[in-house]
Amino acid sequence: MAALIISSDKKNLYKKIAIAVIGLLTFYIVFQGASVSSHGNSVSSTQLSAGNSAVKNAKTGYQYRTVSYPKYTGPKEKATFVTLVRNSDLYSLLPSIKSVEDRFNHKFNYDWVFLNDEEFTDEFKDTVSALVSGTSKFGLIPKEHWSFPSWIDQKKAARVRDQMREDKIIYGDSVSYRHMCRFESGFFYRQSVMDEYDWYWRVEPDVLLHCDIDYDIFKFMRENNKKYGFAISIHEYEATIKSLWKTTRDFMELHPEFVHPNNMMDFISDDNGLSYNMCHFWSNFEIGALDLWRGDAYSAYFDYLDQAGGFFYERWGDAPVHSIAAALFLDRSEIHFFDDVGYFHMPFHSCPLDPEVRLRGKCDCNPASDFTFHGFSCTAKYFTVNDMKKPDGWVNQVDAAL
Ligand SMILES: Nc1nc2c(ncn2[C@@H]2O[C@H](COP(=O)(O)OP(=O)(O)OP(=O)(O)O)[C@@H](O)[C@H]2O)c(=O)[nH]1
Ligand SMILES: [Mg+2]
Repeated sequence: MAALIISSDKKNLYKKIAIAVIGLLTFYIVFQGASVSSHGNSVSSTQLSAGNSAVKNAKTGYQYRTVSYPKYTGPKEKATFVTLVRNSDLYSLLPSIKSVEDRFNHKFNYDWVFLNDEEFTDEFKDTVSALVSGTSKFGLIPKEHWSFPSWIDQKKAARVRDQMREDKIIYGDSVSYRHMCRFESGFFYRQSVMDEYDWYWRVEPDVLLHCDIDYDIFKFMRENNKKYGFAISIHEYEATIKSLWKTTRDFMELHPEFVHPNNMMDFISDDNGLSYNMCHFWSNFEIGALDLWRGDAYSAYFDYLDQAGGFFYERWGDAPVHSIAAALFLDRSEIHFFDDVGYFHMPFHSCPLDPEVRLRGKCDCNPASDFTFHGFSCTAKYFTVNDMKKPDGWVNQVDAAL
């Protein structure tokens, strides 16, 4: 009987120990071990308390602890979004930022650089900063990057604008549009606020991403040796770049050493370089390596174009200028078509035709609206010259209504 009583006591003791151990383990798992996995890098929940602070009610003296949210702390590239924008564009820019954040950046928290030829207002700075998950930075463009260079004949430039107005060429009479094109061609990557970065993604007002991007796109660029990425390509209006190809050919003659032996001339010319076929990557979306623009080849090319004056005597766009340079100075394998991001800039959509890609990316676009293989696009040519397989159904898009 006595033996039985001792055994019952022991049982109770073991029970209590077991309950205590289970309790401790549960506490540990819930409050210490839990982690939020974010692309292979775990963010410990203990970080949640890192920025906590208390608010105190002035009347009652009670304190209430506020919360802070964990940021992705894994390895990142030296990369930033970059947007040239006016204060007056604020409310057409916000949906662009929100879309890029929701589809991509809230997972990675890359910085965002905003550039303007005028000071940004507090309203602008406060509002965009609230939407960007990384750090927002603001750069004021120096006058010499947003004005007529000394060698430009102002009267001649004004006459061109008058003529282009008469000819109804889009933005043909605009001075600011020309400063914008020259700036995006030769100066955005030289702003001091861009110095710390190696990679950029250009974003404009009124654009949208249609698909989720669950991988670090900048890391993708670096690991695959890509230097320039595009979503949409298109033909340029010839009237805006009448002498751009002649000037480019003169440059190539002066500097044959800059033309890459494995270039993509066959994307921009149908006659082996004799003439330009107007194909260019639509530069309102660009993901690229800044060293492409900072390097010797492009620096010399931009200076040559700038001296020729075509940004003002014609209306050279940054899209053909960037595209010609990428096609000539890069190894063709360094240029990448993003077929999975789904992108919209008025009036064209890039929408993956492959249903698997669309579903994986939770894309919200209609593939029937995809511009990629439309006759006015150049992306079918990009596939052809690089021997890439076009997705099923691409032929149906060639004559699709825009
Ligand atoms: N700070 C500043 N930004 C500008 C100015 N003009 C254009 N931008 C910006 O430069 C980029 C390109 O300008 P857009 O007007 O979109 O040019 P676009 O894409 O060729 O033309 P759209 O088809 O009308 O969009 C956008 O991010 C604009 O916000 C300007 O005068 N000042
Ligand atoms: Mg635009």
